[in-house]
Amino acid sequence: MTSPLHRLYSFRRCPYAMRARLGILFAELSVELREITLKNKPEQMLAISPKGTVPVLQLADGTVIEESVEIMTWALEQNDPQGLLDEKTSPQADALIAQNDNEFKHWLDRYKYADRHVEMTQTEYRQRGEVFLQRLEELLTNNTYLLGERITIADIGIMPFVRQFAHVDREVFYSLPYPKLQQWLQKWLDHPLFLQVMTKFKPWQEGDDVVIFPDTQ
Ligand SMILES: N[C@@H](CCC(=O)N[C@@H](CS)C(=O)NCC(=O)O)C(=O)O
Repeated sequence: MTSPLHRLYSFRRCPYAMRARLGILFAELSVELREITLKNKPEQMLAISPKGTVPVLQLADGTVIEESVEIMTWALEQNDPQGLLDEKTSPQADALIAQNDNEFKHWLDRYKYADRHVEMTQTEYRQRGEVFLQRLEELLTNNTYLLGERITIADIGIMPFVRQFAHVDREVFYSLPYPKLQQWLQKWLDHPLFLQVMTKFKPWQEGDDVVIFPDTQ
């Protein structure tokens, strides 16, 4: 008999959900995936996680993990063949992810939706966000990845947000003086596991066949 799968509620374009899916792929796990739409969240998801954000991981034993950083960490604690959870770099990784989530994301949202935040211009929002990009550029000056020569949880935790920033206006992003960051992002966009993370799934509905992520067919 096969053991029941862990179940991930996810949304393809959400950067938090992307980092959770990256964590699952780097951990070489597979989960049941329920793609959702933010406008029509399934009641089954809200019943286990009333705060209503994705990603949400429901473990086979019923435990619910409803923060993306915790989902990445949990996945890599199960299996971490590439050593993303490196003890030596983990305080730095935590600090960088916190800066991403608490500070960079704030400016990213305003840069992306500047028309909804008229207090500052879009260029000013972009420049506030660039403070974090400058920090990443400095880190990448001597290293291939953010915290050294190996991928760490910081790379997979931050990459989806830098991607979103770049995609607000690619021409502008690639004209900024961050060559190392641009190369790092490009490498991620071409990474086979990132391509797998972006697989499209139809929104889940009650009664659908179980969808397995990653889709290995
Ligand atoms: N702190 C949460 C944030 C997750 C989050 O905000 N996800 C967004 C989508 S990218 C969401 O679900 N928003 C709810 C909504 O828009 O209704 C985490 O890290 O998992």
